[in-house]
Amino acid sequence: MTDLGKNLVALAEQLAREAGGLALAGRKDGLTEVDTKSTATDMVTEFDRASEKLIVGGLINSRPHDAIVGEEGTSRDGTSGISWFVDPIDGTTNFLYDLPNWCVSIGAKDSDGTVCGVVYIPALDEMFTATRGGGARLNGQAIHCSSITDLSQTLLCTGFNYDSKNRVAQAHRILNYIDKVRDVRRFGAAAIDMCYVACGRLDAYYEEYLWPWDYVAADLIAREAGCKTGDLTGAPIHDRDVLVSNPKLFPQLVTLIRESGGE
Ligand code: LIP
Repeated sequence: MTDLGKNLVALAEQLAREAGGLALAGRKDGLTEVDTKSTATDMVTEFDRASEKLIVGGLINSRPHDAIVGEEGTSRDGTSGISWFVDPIDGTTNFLYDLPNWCVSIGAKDSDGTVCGVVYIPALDEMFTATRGGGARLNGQAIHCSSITDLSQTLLCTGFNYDSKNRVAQAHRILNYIDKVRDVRRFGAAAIDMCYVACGRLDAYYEEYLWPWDYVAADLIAREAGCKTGDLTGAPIHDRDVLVSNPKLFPQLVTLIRESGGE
């Protein structure tokens, strides 16, 4: 772990814990501001906004020359070469329904890729962290992905887009492969799903239509835990599609997803 990675992950961990604690405590008092974004089921609450405000304020205070992108509207240029990707609450629908499966995700990139990633699940007090070349940890303990190589033994996780037209195609794909895997899970927070693959609670995860703030931090955590990550064709992640699993399962999943279509 480089000194830069060590400093950045420590800052991200501190801010994720503070922001997650704010949202967890606030949720107990109920919600007063609930709005929609891209569709009538793409939600945002006062705590998504408050979490992003706390994290962005902390980043600017500690590292004023870094760039920052946040799900709830932050778009700040920088000159340091470090860019932060912030999902203040990933799993907002779960947060809205007072379900525990939501997290705070903070990742940092430089010109060589992702330097550090932090995913914090406040309801479970579980902190997933990674630095480039420094391994991945859950509450400080090293983690590693599963070693499953048989698709029929694979616990596969996915998610659905907010646009109902896309969801129908996504559901059809599952119909086409459901008999070929152990089972399917849908937990509702991409960053958590990817961290669950990293620590072996899932064998694989894929999803389309994500955003960098959903996956930058968890992608590094998964790779540092021995996973292979990419898009649904197997190419490196470059846009909105993500596939994560151990390296032996990965090509089988690329074929399964392609052959299961979505029509
Ligand atoms: C969510 C993702 C999840 C996906 C949801 C939503 P949000 O992000 O983490 O994997 O299935 O549709 O996009 O909106 O809660 O930050």
